[in-house]
Amino acid sequence: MFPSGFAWGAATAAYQIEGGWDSDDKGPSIWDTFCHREGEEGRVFAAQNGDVSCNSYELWRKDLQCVQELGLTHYRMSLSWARLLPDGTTGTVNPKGVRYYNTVINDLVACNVSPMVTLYHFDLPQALQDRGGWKSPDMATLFDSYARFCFEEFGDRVKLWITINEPYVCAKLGHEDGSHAPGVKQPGVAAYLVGHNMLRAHARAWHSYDSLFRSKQNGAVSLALNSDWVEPLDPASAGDISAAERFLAFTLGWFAWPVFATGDYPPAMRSAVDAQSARLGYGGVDSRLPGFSEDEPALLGTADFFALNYYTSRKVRSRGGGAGGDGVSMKSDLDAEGVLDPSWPLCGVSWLAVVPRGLRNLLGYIKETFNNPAVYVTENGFSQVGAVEIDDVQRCRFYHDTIMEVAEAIEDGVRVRGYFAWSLLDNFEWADGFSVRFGLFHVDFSEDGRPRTMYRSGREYAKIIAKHRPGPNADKGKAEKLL
Ligand code: GBH
Repeated sequence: MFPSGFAWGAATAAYQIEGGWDSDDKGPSIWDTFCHREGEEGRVFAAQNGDVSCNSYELWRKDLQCVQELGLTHYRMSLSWARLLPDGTTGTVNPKGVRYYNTVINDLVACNVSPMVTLYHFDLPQALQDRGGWKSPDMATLFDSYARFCFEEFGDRVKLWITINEPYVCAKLGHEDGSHAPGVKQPGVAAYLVGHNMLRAHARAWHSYDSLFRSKQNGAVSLALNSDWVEPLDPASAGDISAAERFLAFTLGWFAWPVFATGDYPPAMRSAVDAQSARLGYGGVDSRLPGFSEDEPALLGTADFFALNYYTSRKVRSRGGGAGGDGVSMKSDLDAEGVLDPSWPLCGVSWLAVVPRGLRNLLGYIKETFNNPAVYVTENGFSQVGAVEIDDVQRCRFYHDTIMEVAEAIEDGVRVRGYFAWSLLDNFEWADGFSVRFGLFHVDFSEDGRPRTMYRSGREYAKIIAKHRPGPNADKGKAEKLL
C-alpha cells in the first residue's frame, strides 16, 4: 500500500514547543510580543504564552524519546529565526541557537530519523516586524538571507525543507482578522500584500537552494499549504458551485496557483478581488491583490514537492452576489461561506469537523490540478479539549481512518510520499493557548519536568507505522528517495 521509503512522521513548531523564549541570547519574536502585550485581554486563551511551553529547548532529549517510541522515520520541526539570528539578519548570529539545532538534528540523524525542517512557522523576529514585517517588500531578501544561512549550516544533514508554513494563516489570521501575531487588522488589503511578499520570499529561497546548494546537498524544498476540502452545499446550484471554486481559489489556490500552475494568482481570485473593488468604489490605483513583476525571480516551479496541511472539510454556499455589507475585506471579496455538514463529528474546536475522506478528495484534486506532483501530507491531526483522556479512542479511529484514506489516494495514483501527524506533543495552540491538545503525547504543563505520556492514539499510530515501515536494515546503504 505504502511505497518503500514512505515517510512516517509527526510535526511540531518552534514557538509551540520550545519555550526558552529569552534563553541564551534568543531575540524576541512577534509571538512573544503578541502574548506579552499588556492591557489587551482576550488575544490568547487565559492570557497564556509560549514562554516555557513543553520546554523542548531544555528537554529535547525527552522529545527524541517520544519520536523513537512512535517508531517515526521522519520528524518535522521548525527553526526559531530569532533564536538563530536575534535581530533577524545574518549580521548577528547566535552560536547557542546554532548549537541547539545542531544537537537536535544530529540526534535525529544518529537515531536514523530524517528531519524535515521548516524555516518559518509564524514566529517572525520582532526586529523585522519593527521594520514593517511581512507587509514590507524587503522581507523577500531578508528571508532569503536567513534561508541561505540555514541551508549552509544544516543542509548537509537536512534533505527536506519547508520555507514557509501556511502563508494563508500568516496573512489571514495575522493581518486580516488579527487573531494571530502580529495582530494586524487591515481587512481586504494587508493580507494580500503579506501573502504576496511571502510568495516572493519563498521563490528567492528556492532559487538560492537550486543554484547554490542543490548540487552538493541533494535535498528538496517546498512550502506548506493548508487547505480544507470543499464541495458546493447544493451541488445543483450554479451559485454554490462557483462559490466552492472561489473558496478553494482563495485558500489553496492563492499560493498553489503561482507555484504549481501558472506563476500567477488563480483567475477566480483575481477577478473576484477586482470586481469587488470596483463595486465598493475602492480607490486604490493598483489592485489590492498585487501583480508579479517581470524583474522578480519566477515563481512557477519553485517547489520540489507539494506539502499539504489538511485538517477538515467544508460545504460552501454563495453569500448572494457581492452585497458588500462587510466593506472592504477578504470575506466580501470571497463572497462565499463554508459550513459544516451536520453529519460530520466535531472534536472540541469549532473549526475541526472529522472528515477523513476529504483528504483523499483533496489529494485527488491536487493530482489533477497541479500535474501529479510528489506530495507530503505535512500536517493532519485531531484535538482534545477539556478533560484529558489518555485513552482517546475517538482519535485512534481518526488516525486509522485518515491513514486508510491516504492509502486509497495512493491507490488512486496520487504520489503521496509521506504523512506527518500534528502533533508529536500537546503544545501551545496559538490563540487557543494550552486549552486545545493535538499531541500524540500528553504533556503535563503543571509540572516542571513537563512529563510526556503517550496517548492511546500514539500507540495506535505506532502500531500502524510498525506494520508498514520497512525493517531497520532494509534500506541500509541506499540513498534516501525523496520524491
Ligand atoms: C495548523 O494550521 C498550524 O500549522 C499548526 O501550527 C497548528 O497547531 C495546527 O494547525 C492546529 O491548529 O479559528 O475559525 O479562525 C491549520 C490550519 C487554519 C486551522 C485556520 C484553524 C482557524 C479557524 N488552520 N483555522 S478560526
